[in-house]
Amino acid sequence: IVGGTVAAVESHPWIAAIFWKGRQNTERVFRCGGSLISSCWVLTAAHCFPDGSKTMGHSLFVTLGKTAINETDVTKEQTFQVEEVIVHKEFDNSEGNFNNDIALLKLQPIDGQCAEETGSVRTVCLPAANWALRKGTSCEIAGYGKEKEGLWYNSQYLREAKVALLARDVCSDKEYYGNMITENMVCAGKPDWSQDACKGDSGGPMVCEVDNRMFLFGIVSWGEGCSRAFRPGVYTAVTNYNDWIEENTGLSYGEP
Ligand code: 4AZ
Repeated sequence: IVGGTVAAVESHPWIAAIFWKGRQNTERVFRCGGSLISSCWVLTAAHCFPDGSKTMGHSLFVTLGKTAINETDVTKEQTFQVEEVIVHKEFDNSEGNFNNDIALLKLQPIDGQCAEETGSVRTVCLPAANWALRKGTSCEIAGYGKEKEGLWYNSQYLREAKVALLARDVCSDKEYYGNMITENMVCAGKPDWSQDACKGDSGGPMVCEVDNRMFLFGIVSWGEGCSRAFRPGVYTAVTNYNDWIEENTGLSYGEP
């Protein structure tokens, strides 16, 4: 996150930190952000898994309730192994624009139980398919990614920032991203380009408030650099995937 502030995990209790571990090494390496959408399911970006649903000997872990990436707070955190990775079959980066950048992780229950709701862990609401927000709507992003483009290290702490939704025709303008933007993407940024998602925030949430509740409208997907003028953050448009999420998780969700 560029231009944001350190955040309490209690303000983003659905945030998931995704780690992977190779066959040989014991170290868990931070991979991506995600969002808890039900007790056993995390929604994230497809491009976090370059080998698709095959994890090629890597084991994946999800930690919920995490404030600091390199410290463990046993009083707040819940960690699960990932039982299944479902990458969208039409995920496509052949045009360099991560179309259909969405994936689901199924958490492996411990003693029959996945995530338990606490002050630092809870699910985020999913918006209905027909919900469209006006351009300029203020939304918030959170993640453990870089604080500046070009840094070699991620943020040590969870950070948050505010971004405003851009109209699709603006984002598709040739001054912006032109024809890279598909119907499956939504762009957001600050009018002064001071706040943005950055490398390492991928897969994490962009939530927008509707009637005093936070809904997951976007998944951090891509952008040219971070906080560059006319290069807003590009997010997977979650409302295009309600059927896909229902089909793959068996969850159903309607009006709140
Ligand atoms: C990345 O490389 C990335 N400014 C994520 C988000 C943005 C740029 C790059 C948006 O994961």
